[in-house]
Amino acid sequence: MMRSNKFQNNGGLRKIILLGLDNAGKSSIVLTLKGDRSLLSYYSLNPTKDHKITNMEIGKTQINIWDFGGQETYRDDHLKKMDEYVEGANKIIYVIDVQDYQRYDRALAYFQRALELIIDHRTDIDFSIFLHKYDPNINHQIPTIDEKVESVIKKIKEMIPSDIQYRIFKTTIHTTFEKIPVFL
Ligand SMILES: Nc1nc2c(ncn2[C@@H]2O[C@H](COP(=O)(O)OP(=O)(O)OP(=O)(O)O)[C@@H](O)[C@H]2O)c(=O)[nH]1
Ligand SMILES: [Mg+2]
Repeated sequence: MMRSNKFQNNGGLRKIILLGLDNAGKSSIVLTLKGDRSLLSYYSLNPTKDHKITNMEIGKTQINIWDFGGQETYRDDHLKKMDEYVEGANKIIYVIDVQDYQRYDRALAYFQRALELIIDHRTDIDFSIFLHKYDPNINHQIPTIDEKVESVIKKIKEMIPSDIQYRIFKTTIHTTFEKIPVFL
């Protein structure tokens, strides 16, 4: 996708912030973005400590992905420093595990807190919300998944002020890689 004005403004460098609860799939998404197809890399992922920065190139664009560990012990610290972290950032990707529907409310509450802090500092940043682990066979696994996901989408839409740019995607590590041009 050619959001070329944004690329040029930032010298072809994009800073992307990944947030969400623990186990949402953020670090797995980073692996797919890197084009890592090795199963071992996915199996050997551990919960991210604090945050991890990964640099990669997609086409001619340099991308710095800041992947924030979602375990409870880190969440408040991340929020406290959010004003520093969003400095220079182009995009926030908030990842929700759709299969973890018992924690939807917690995931949305963390999103709301992060959103408020971020837009206090920056209103020119845009958001992608990944409704993640929406796997190809999800409807068989969880027959009511689409109703559940629709209710989350409704709440997200109510939460985000109308002047903030955002898009919502259903993602899975099986197809994220192919969708790179859409969400970056
Ligand atoms: N079914 C399914 N599982 C996934 C998908 N993406 C990631 N996972 C699994 O979800 C688990 C957690 O993945 P991580 O990428 O480590 O999660 P994280 O959000 O980085 O977790 P923290 O670092 O603790 O914040 C792993 O077992 C992954 O294999 C997906 O699209 N579908
Ligand atoms: Mg992680």
